[in-house]
Amino acid sequence: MVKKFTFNNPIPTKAVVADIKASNDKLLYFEYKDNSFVYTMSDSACVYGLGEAVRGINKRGWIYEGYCSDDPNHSEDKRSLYGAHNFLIVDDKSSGGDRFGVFFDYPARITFDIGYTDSSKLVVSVDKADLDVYIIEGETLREIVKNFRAIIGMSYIAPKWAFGFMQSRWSYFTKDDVVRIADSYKEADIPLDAIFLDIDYMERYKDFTINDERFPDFAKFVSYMKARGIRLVPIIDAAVKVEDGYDVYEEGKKNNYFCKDENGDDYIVGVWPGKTVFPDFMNEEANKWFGDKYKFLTDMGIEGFWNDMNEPAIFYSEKGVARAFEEIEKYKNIPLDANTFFDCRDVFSRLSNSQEDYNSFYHNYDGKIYKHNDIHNLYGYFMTKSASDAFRRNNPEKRTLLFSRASYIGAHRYGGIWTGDNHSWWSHILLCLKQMPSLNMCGFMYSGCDIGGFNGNCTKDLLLRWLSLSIFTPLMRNHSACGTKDQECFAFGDTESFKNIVDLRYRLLPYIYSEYMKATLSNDMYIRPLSFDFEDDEMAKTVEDQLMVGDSIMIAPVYTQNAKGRYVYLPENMTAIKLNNDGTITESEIKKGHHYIEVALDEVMFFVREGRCVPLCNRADNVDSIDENTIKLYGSGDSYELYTDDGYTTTPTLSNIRTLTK
Ligand code: MIG
Repeated sequence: MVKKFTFNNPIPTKAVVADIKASNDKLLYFEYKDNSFVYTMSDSACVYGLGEAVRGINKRGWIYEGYCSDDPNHSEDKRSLYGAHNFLIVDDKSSGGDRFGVFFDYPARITFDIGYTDSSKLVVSVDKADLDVYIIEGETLREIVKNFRAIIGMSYIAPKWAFGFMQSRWSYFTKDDVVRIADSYKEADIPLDAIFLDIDYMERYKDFTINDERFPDFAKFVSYMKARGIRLVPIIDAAVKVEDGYDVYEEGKKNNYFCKDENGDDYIVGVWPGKTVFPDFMNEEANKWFGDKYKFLTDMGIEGFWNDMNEPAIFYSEKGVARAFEEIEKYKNIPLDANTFFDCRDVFSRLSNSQEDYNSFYHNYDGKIYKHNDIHNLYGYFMTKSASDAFRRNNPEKRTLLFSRASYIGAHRYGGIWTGDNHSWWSHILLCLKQMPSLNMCGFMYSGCDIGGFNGNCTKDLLLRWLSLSIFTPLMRNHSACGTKDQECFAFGDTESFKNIVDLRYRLLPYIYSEYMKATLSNDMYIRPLSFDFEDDEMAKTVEDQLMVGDSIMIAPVYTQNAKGRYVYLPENMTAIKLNNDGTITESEIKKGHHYIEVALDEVMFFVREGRCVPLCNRADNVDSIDENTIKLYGSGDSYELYTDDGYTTTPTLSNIRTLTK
């Protein structure tokens, strides 16, 4: 089912945990030549995968790169975002062609030209062919994913409270700001499980510090908020501030835990705290050391974190700035024309996330020295591993919430991801929808996007429609950039509509958690393209704006402004479940085929598969207070297999399933 083909001397990525011997056979499906792997696609073949990327669920027709990139513009012309997820599925089975999965395990930049240069060619290229290629077969698309997931190891499981609705912003500056957010949600009677702390909770952006003026008595504050049913989730950035007397810096420096330049000195870059250094997460000792630092916060009652800037993002390096000042000199004495002016202007803007920097620092990985760029895609992954290993070591009896911005396949065992700095654009509702199933294929189960959009200003209708999609994603967090218009659910006056939709998340929570757990524990997908459930349905293959969520639900969210509804394709007869704006639920049977459905801004409609059920319970103020005894089953089936557990056990098993009947 899985065959491994080794080319030259791969750098170990630890993405694959199964022990698979390299095959001596000729590589399957692809022709290999000059650092390129070429597969010839028939006209009908679909290509799935690549996890976090722009464009369609079917990736055909564009060129992508596996290269972790800090890019705040997720426009269609981009080739890479924060994650490098080098797994693809080619599907041409219904036309009698091939069907297989392929994983290119390669930690540096890799290019996937999927019918972009030549519409019939899938060309995967690397700079230097030191890599393992895994070919994964299976009867069905879902089975290919399962077989792949079986070799990369079980995905991270989040605590149950982290399936609640969470509110974030860059930044809630003070303790009072946080309390005001909690109060406003309470007043609007909208459930909430967590509030996020962005970089300003720290003292001058120093990891593992608290600004005592703005957050006095932090431990007490954490427990006060927890008593109110709300967890606080602080951010941790990758780079560590250079500052004498700052313990994290001093310890790391003394023990050579930071990345080095070519002379063996600490490589100094500029990120939020100003002068910073990068912990060498590739170095096992440094990895453990940094992970143990989270204890500073877990000891104060913190139960979740988000890791940021770990592509790693670099605003500038000291060396880059020095070079830029030298370069700018030469423009001083020449008459500027259009070309030279733009060159001159770009001298400084080119400093951020530059290839030059990524080529100028080094890691000590398993005792060997590697240039950063050769293992670039592992950095965020190993930062996630660092925290996760520490939580398992220091707090083995409970799950800790953890998700990261940068990732590589392998990181899925240690944490979830969020999809980074999207925009408050209608098209980004759809982008999120398309990213979710692709992420599941690559093992990232606990994931979601910034609801309402990170950059730019959100409007009431955008947020309502966005929530109507995101009530189905495991990670459900509203987050926004500094300087943008407020976009909390109470920020637009009328809170009733928001309450109705967020309440539905909590009514669906037993289902969402149950389906997420069942999928995760069996290496399956929680959220899928329609074609994964209806393989023989040619129409289903073309649907790029509907998804299957768990085994019973199909969703078809509205994602255009001023729309009263949308067209939906039903691959079989289904029960439409409508959440009305007074909180009541209406069921109606809809026949297979195309339909126009009307859904007002303050309503949600989803579909239940023929013969299946969805459990809905009463709304609750937060996850901990959900009462499963209030569950009622909806849909045309008569039973539902509910997975349930205490929400934090680190040894969950499928034996926690019980059958509910109507
Ligand atoms: O340079 O911490 O993607 O979620 O709010 C920006 C501030 C740094 C980027 C993250 C975003 C976060 C922001 N961070």
